[in-house]
Amino acid sequence: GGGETRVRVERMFGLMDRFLKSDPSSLQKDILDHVEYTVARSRFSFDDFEAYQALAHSVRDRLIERWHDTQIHFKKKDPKRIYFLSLEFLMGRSLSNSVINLGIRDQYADALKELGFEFEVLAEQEGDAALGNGGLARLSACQMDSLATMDYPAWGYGLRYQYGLFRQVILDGYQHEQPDYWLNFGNPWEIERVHVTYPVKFYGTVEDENFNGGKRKVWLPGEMVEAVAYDNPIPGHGTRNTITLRLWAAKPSDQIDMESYNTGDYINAVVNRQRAETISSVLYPDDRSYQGKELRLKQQYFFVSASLQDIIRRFKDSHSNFDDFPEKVALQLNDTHPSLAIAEVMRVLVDEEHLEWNRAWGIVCKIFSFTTHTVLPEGLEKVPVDLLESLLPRHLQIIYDINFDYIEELKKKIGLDYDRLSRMSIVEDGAVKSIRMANLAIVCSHTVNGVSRVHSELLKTRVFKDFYELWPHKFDYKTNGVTQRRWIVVSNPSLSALISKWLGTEAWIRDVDLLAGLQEQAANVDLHEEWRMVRKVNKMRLAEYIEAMSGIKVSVSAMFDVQIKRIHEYKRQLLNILGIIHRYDCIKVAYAILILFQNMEKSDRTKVVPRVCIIGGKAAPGYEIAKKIIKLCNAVAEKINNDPDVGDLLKLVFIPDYNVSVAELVIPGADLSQHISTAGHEASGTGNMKFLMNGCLLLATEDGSTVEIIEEIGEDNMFLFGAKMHEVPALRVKGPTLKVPLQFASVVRMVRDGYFGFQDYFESLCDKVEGGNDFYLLGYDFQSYLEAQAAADKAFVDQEKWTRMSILSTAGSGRFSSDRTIEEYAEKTWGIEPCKCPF
Ligand code: GL4
Repeated sequence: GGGETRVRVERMFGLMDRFLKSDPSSLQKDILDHVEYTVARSRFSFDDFEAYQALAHSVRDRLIERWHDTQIHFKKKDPKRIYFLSLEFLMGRSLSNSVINLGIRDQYADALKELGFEFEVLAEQEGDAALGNGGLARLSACQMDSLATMDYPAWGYGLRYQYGLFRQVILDGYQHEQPDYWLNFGNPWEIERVHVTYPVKFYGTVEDENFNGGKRKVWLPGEMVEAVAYDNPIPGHGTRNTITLRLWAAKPSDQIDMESYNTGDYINAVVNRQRAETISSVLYPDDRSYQGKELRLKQQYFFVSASLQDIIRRFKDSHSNFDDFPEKVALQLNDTHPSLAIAEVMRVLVDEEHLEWNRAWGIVCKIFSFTTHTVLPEGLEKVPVDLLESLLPRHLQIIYDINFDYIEELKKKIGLDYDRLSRMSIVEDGAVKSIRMANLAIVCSHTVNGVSRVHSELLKTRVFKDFYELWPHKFDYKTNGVTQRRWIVVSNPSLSALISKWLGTEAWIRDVDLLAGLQEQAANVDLHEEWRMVRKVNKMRLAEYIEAMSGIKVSVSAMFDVQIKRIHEYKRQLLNILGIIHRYDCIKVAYAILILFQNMEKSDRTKVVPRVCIIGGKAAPGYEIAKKIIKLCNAVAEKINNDPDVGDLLKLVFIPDYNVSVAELVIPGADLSQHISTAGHEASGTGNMKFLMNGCLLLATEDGSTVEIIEEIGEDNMFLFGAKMHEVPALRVKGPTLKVPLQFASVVRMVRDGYFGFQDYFESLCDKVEGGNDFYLLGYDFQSYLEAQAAADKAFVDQEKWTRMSILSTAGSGRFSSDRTIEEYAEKTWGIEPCKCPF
């Protein structure tokens, strides 16, 4: 009936008529209809959460329209597509972002007002989609927004975890983890595709088939689960294009294993089947470390296999020759997590599509690009061969075969340098024989990208030096970026309006380089006044949140000094806390002097610039030292915040359960933010870019993308300190003999002596930074850290200077939009072009 249906539908609706209207009364009607028919509440009585649900469904309807049109358009044009494979996407909330990208936020706000609801209040009802750990996962989300906005024919593929990143609860200052069962209240932003399912196979045995020079094999799997697609439409801004983030959920397979049913144990047979769902049940909360767990490997293969079946099916819809595959398909490996895709493409082409091995290999070498996000060796995944052999026996063979051919070629090029050959091998012959996923990805990808310039230098000179020397042309970098749609327009609407007013256009929302236009106005006193006003209102919003959450009252005239990110030794939250202890000590000394000399030194105390120090972030559940850092922060906060000698001069707040929506609230309210990793450890960092866009000044080390920020805004416009990247290795060698400033020894002493309690518990933390163990150079950097802090205090007192620096920060942030990153990837790595949906 397809043809008939079409004729009828076309008769019923004029072409434009079929679209939902977005004037306030149409929106009201749609919302109320959803209250009644979707949420199933009475139109006359529904609460904020139900109103949010109805609102979300009415937005979803509008997303679906555009999304359909986009998919139809892509299908018709058949451009080369980019498939972005990532095990993590940190989307956060969707409502505000969607209506802003659709250009109908104000219409919704008006419509709701008449119904007696406030848009902002309903938006707060939404929970975060936290299907990722940190920077890497949020980067994927920002890049999806840019891909949609810039009309690229793109698909994101990932896993639909039932439990996202754990919720952090602080009890007595300690972190506790609680499961994030985020789908409990339904998820209006996804569309379940019950018909888009693929079988995914595991375990079993491999049998020979004597074709194809013996390379073609038959895999007889031992277990089969079903992957079901859940589509999340991602709307672009100022375009009709709406692309797909397709997340897979595991379900029991349709193919029933009659055997177990016939044995008569029906109940247990059903229970066993249900276990399939565990594959997509929970996100691994340790970023930057890999433990060789079977479930994790299952997750990786599950999402890779389903995604590739989907991609290959789409290709075969309109193509019959696999030699055209590289002209139509680009596969992006977001870190090593999806690198089994390489072996999987080989397996499908050789075993299932019956291509000859070398022809398949030629195709594989043209389609993959790989981006690595770390410099830490523990971040490089190694999969034990035993594990791979049992779970994916055919893939292990393929990897061995790839490695054999590659090593033979390598010998021809570099000779029999066995040390180098073994370093470069995909297979590691260690105590535990394992597969080096990064080596696999590098060997098989046409491009290896780093995430900032200095990261790329480190890859070339250290981490992947051998490979760089062999294939210099493969190595490149695309400095990370963040989307100004979410990180200014959604999270800081008043700054957004102010920018548009002063630039005389909203075009910067799609063309972020226009922000540079603010430079000319950086000294304008009228702008200064409005700028300060916007910032103050944001600080008030943050102060209210702090009070509601922790009971701590903070003064908005104090400097809000923020460090929010995953807790990690290399990120040096401990340096921040020790600096706060030092500040506390100085205030106490000044107070003692004041009392002693009765007012003589009063000026000293008034010279102290009041601060509110805010720290937030989660520690991986098994990362003991990171958890101790959280406890120390809370213990120090307890002491300082309750010390009457200190008052408003210093407050320390630990913000629990840091996530995307907390970041959206905190960043616009920050005066100063800290990005203080030991130089050479942060591959890029993206938080720094979000703060920069919002006019927050940075106190930072010259690490990761900060190096490029310095080039954009100048070192005078921020507070830099610390050992330089090239100095770090030598400083480490000198380690035990390095001179450490007295102040450092004395603040560590305070912690050791139990000044903040929990003496025994903090001992191992103190040991980490003293006695020659100070790997991250906290002691060495302490002096210059305090100097940078003093410089920040001095600048803050001069509000005119501070405001100019703040404006120049926003003005100089254009380079750090993910729009720029994505354009570079599209042109230089993926070879794709925009494909814009009409009307
Ligand atoms: C990370 C890096 O640590 C971080 O510097 C970078 O900004 C981010 C995105 O490229 O990727 N790598 C891992 S693992 N987690 C990250 O956040």
